[in-house]
Amino acid sequence: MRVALINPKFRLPIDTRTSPHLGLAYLAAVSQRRGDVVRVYDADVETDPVKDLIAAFRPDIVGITANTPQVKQAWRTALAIRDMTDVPVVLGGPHVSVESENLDLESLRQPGVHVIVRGEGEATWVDICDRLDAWKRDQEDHSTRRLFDPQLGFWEGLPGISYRTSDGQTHRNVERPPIHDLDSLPWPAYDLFKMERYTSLQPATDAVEGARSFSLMTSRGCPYRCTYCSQSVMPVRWRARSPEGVVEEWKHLVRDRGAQEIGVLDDSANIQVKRLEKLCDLLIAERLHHVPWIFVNGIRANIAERQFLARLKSAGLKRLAFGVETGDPGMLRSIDKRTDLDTIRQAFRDAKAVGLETIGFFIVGLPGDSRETMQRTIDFAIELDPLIANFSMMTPYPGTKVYAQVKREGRLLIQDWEDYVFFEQKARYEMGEMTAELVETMYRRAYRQFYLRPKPILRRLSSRGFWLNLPRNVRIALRTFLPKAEKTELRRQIDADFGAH
Ligand code: B12
Ligand code: SF4
Repeated sequence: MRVALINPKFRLPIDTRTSPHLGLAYLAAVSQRRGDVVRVYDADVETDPVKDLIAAFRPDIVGITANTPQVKQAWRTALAIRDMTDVPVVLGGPHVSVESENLDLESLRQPGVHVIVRGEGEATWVDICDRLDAWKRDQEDHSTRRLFDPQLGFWEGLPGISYRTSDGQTHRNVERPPIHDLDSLPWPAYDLFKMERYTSLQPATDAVEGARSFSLMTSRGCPYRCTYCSQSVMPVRWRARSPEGVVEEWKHLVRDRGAQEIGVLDDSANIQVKRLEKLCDLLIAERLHHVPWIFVNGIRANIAERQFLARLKSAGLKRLAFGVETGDPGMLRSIDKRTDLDTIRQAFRDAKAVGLETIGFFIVGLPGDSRETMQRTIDFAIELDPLIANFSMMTPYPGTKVYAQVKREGRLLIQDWEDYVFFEQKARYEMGEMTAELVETMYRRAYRQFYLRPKPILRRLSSRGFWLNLPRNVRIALRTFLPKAEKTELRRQIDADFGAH
């Protein structure tokens, strides 16, 4: 079969990295293993419109991915495809996986969207493609109308999907259990991506723009349930690949693909310390530790002993992040972070002591935050003094506990999924005494107070990476400290690509 996989365009209001979409890379890999001819269209780096790909490639099935701010663009893409050709369009990704808010059904109401895949996608995608392939071989009439004819019952009993039959009815099939053996998955199909067009990992090495970067995941899921986190797409049960399996992929990325830096994307990589220690030993044994790697997302501060961190460092880890979120002990409890300020302090101390660069993630405007608690967060960030402090504005993603709380007790200030980004300098909701004005003031203050201190300024000026990337860094500084009307540009581009729908 001919399979097209699409990552729709979405420009963030910040200068962030672009990297191949790992979810699509996995789906592409399982399709390749099935023997399909696969094309990936990643709007982050493509210059031609998606319509050109569809017209030239004539796929038998199209898969589109979407997180919350991307979902409307996914709908526009589905509509544009429907206007061109008769092909089943499947939507997957974090946004449509949120059953509690019926977001699968919302997307099924959009013209051109036929099927939703909820949660982890590989097994469901293969199941869909197997059925479609077999059906196409036996049939004369390949129209989507026929495929979604309720009499046909084509989609019945296929776990993990929601779909709309041609009589307009929507159906939600049972959940698909998470993939038990992650080692059974093929490696992400990077050969289908235009790798030379992606950026580095916000820089893990000094060769910022030029570095060949690859991402990998050593585990999936997270056993924690922090109240603000969109964990809906990944199962509660944390599952890990074997260190041996991970190191084989690592070797392939470095030796065959020339990786110069590697970003580990796990949500909670350090749930099992022994597994990572074994991975470190293997990286050293295979002489892969000269290629720097970073933990892109926060690892758990409560499972980060100094010796363990030293082992990671000796295996090539350059930088790691901790999700700190708040500097107020009461707020930390209220978001169910399951750690405390002293543990976080110690983790930063230990990481720095073994020579690791640190990133701290902080949130401004959590439910219950006040001027005082937000100031405590800023003060804590200054005390911890990571190389990078990343403050984000609390954005209540659908499906999270915070979302339910805001709907119950507060007032959402955004109606449009495209506004669900958290670096726009705009408060996303108000609750009690926490007004938008207060949160926006504290957000700006956080960046000012943290970065406009002599230490971070000197640190930046003395780093080679800063001078190598001067224009980019100036852009980031301007965007951080000045308000920006980036949205207009996004909408202009969308209208140009699709026409205003
Ligand atoms: C890496 C990453 C990024 C990178 C993206 C790089 C890239 N090109 O992918 C960057 C830093 C740019 C980024 C930005 C943002 N991100 Co982000 N990101 C992640 C992260 C950590 C890993 C993504 C990943 O690779 N996952 C692993 C793969 C295997 O999973 P997956 O992509 O979800 O795909 C699987 C399933 O979803 C499903 N699936 C997905 N698509 C499709 C399509 C079809 C057809 C099918 C059948 C199945 C399917 O099958 C896949 C395989 O199992 C996730 C957390 C996470 N654990 O997923 C957050 C996450 C996706 N990001 C999130 C958010 C909020 C954002 C931002 C909006 C943040 C912001 N700045 O405001 C932006 C939006 C950017 C944009 N362009 O849209 C949220 C999304 C929540 C939501 N409701 O949408 C997540 C879940 C984090 C969280 N826990 O809250 N992000
Ligand atoms: S914030 Fe981190 S630890 Fe908390 S639920 Fe999300 S991924 Fe897990």
